[in-house]
Amino acid sequence: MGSSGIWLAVGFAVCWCFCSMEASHVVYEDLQSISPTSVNDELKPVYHFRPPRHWINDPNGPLYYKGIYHLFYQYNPYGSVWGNIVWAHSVSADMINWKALDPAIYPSQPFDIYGCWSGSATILPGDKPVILYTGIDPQKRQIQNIAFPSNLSDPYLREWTKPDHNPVIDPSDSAVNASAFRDPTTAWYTPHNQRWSLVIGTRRGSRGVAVLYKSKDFIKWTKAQHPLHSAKGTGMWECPDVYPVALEGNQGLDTGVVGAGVKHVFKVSLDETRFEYYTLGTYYPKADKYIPDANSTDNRNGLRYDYGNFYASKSFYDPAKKRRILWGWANESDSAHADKDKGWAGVQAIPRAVWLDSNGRQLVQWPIEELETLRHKRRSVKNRNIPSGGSFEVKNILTAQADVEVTFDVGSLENAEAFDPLYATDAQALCAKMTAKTKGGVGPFGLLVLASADQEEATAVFFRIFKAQDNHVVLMCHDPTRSSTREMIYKPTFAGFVDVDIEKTKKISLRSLIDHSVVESFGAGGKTCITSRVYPSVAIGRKAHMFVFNNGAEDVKVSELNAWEMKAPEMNDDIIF
Ligand SMILES: *[C@@H]1O[C@H](CO)[C@@H](O)[C@H](O)[C@H]1NC(C)=O
Ligand SMILES: *[C@@H]1O[C@H](CO)[C@@H](O)[C@H](O)[C@H]1NC(C)=O
Ligand SMILES: *[C@@H]1O[C@H](CO)[C@@H](O)[C@H](O)[C@H]1NC(C)=O
Ligand SMILES: *[C@H]1O[C@@H](CO)[C@H](O)[C@@H](O)[C@@H]1NC(C)=O
Repeated sequence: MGSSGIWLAVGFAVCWCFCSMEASHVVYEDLQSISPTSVNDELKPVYHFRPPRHWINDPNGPLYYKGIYHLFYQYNPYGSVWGNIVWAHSVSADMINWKALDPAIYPSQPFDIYGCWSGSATILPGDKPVILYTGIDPQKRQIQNIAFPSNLSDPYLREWTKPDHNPVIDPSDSAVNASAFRDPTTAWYTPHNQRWSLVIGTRRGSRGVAVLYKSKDFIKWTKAQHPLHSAKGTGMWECPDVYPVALEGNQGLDTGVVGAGVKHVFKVSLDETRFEYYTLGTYYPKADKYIPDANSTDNRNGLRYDYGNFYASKSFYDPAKKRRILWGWANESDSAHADKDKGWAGVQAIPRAVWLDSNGRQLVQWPIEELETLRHKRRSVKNRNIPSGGSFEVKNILTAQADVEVTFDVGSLENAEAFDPLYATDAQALCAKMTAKTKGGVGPFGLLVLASADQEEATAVFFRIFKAQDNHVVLMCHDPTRSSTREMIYKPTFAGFVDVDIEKTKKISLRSLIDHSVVESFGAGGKTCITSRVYPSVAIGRKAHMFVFNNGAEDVKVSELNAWEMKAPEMNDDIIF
């Protein structure tokens, strides 16, 4: 009997009551242990990370060990809504093709019998991985546990051991709210006091808090006197992440790096908005403090990795290619009942390399280069003018499963619409007001993806350029309001501003990764990113079309467009649960 037999034997209670809230998840007790009788693959993403069926949420403990990338993730082995959560485990040589292993961590001990929630991996000296995760104990308290690989000679790290001295961090020792105390970060080492540090997300009233713990031996952890960082009015901080970025160049840095030439990123997932925000700032190891730059907004008006469906992200340092990689969860936009019927829910966004923009004001993200190995049939367009109101189709590839890169040249900015400063902190509302169909001055121009032949059904990905007091403002938008005629679907416009000097560049690029029900877009080389989940009613598979459009008064030119049909990678198809 494999270890799968052991974890399958762990009991779970099915109770036929309706729904309640557990942490931040809606709990459909009547649905969480109903296995799909069949799986509807029609709109199932093909090259985004996912198991063949059932529910997934947060990416957990990504790490690189002996030539292999590991990804763990929150997974319900019994159904396609949240519940029965285990740490599922997959391995890969390139982060694109994945093999599923048995779950690494699952409820088995009093310290995690009611749940094995999110956490992180740390690589200890001597190349020894260790995982810290949040367990739910019989009192339903959130406590922090440790697990070690059982066999360090196994590059797949198939089995994990939870020592008896768990939990290693107990909320009652330190007067934190045991119902809001989760998601330990990767730990980092501070040589001056020979201590490991990590933070855990919590809240005090409406103040979001990253409580700091320290340890000499990785066994005994003590709470520091003050948190690493906190901010009023932000609510519960989930999945904090703290890491350095280099001031110059796009190489990543290992989590403990400090000193000259380095800035720090501090990210949280805000439970109240279900979006993520980050600041740039300085980490002071001796004072045990992170202080955001004065100009880096530390609340829900702040910078976001992604202005769409992207949550609970986690980064890790990839020593093989010296880069920092970001994983984030893109949840479904349909209902729990639809998820039960289709038999699957949730994907991870394409892993992204992340680095500091050369302007020092924000991060830049770009799909890892390995994704390009899936590029297959190509269509190219060069120097094609799109007159006001015009469009053209990108034909002869499967555009429902594609990677498209396009650069737009804008001519005169004379006709740019005036920017209303009321929207300065609300790109999303601006995009809701001025959609792809609203004619403009310079833009809207961009792509219609997962579109029907008559363009009646489509998800629009576009830019619109405004004239503000002293500069031009570039808005990037996802408009899925016409993406489907299905009911009970969440179809918000998502948008962000793009920090480019369009007067100088006179051009802007867009890359969109289209994967049946995922549209993941990168504006201006990854300065602004937006992910949406959409469910076409007509534009399914070979019936999906892609157009380039311009609804502005000014002509724009596609200086270059390359669109590739994507091959299907190996995607956990060997999963047996
Ligand atoms: C540890 O892993 C190695 C490599 O997979 C394997 O050869 C060995 O048998 C394993 N040891 C045990 C005790 O399972
Ligand atoms: C502790 O956290 C839970 C969950 O967020 C919340 O409902 C409760 O009010 C908090 N308790 C206190 C004393 O703040
Ligand atoms: C914000 O402050 C940091 C550090 O003082 C600086 O490097 C950065 O350029 C500033 N950004 C803006 C937009 O002024
Ligand atoms: C994803 O689903 C939509 C629609 O149900 C919700 O509105 C979002 O809150 C949810 N996002 C997360 C991160 O849970």
